[in-house]
Amino acid sequence: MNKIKRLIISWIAIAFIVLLATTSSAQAANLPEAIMYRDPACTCCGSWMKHLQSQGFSVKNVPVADIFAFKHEQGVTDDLASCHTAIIDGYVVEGHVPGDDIKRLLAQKPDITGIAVPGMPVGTPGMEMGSKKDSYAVVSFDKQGQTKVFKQYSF
Ligand SMILES: [Cu+2]
Repeated sequence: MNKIKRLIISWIAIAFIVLLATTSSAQAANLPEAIMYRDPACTCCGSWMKHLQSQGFSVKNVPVADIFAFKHEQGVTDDLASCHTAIIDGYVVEGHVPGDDIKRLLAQKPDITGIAVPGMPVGTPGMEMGSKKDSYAVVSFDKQGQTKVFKQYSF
C-alpha cells in the first residue's frame, strides 16, 4: 500500500515538473525581447532587468551616453522620465514598470506610445527598500502628450 502511494506521489511530482517546464518555456517564447537603454552609471536599471528576466522576458542591455536625448526621441517627456527606457514590441516602457503591466500592454495592444512609472518610486520592481513602499501609478502616454492612469498601486 505504502509503495503504491509513494509511486503515485512521484508520478504526480513528475507530471507537475513537466507541466511547469512547458508553461514557463512557452511563456518565454511568446514574450518579445526587451531592449533596455540606460545610463552607463545606473545600477537600479540592472535590478529592474533582473525583475523582467524573472517574469520570463529576455533583456538586451544597451548603455547610452546621453540617455535623456534618447528619451526625448522616444516621446518620453521630462515629466514621465525615469532612469531606463525599454523598447518592447514597439512600445516604450519607461522606468520601473512591473512585468505584469507590460504583459497586459502586450496583450491589449492599445494605440499609445508606451507606459511609464515616472521618477523612481520606492517599492517598484528594482527599487525595493525593505518594507518601504510609495504609492504610484503606471501611466500610459501617446504622441499627443496625453497621459492616462494605466494601473494605480496604492500602499
Ligand atoms: Cu531606477
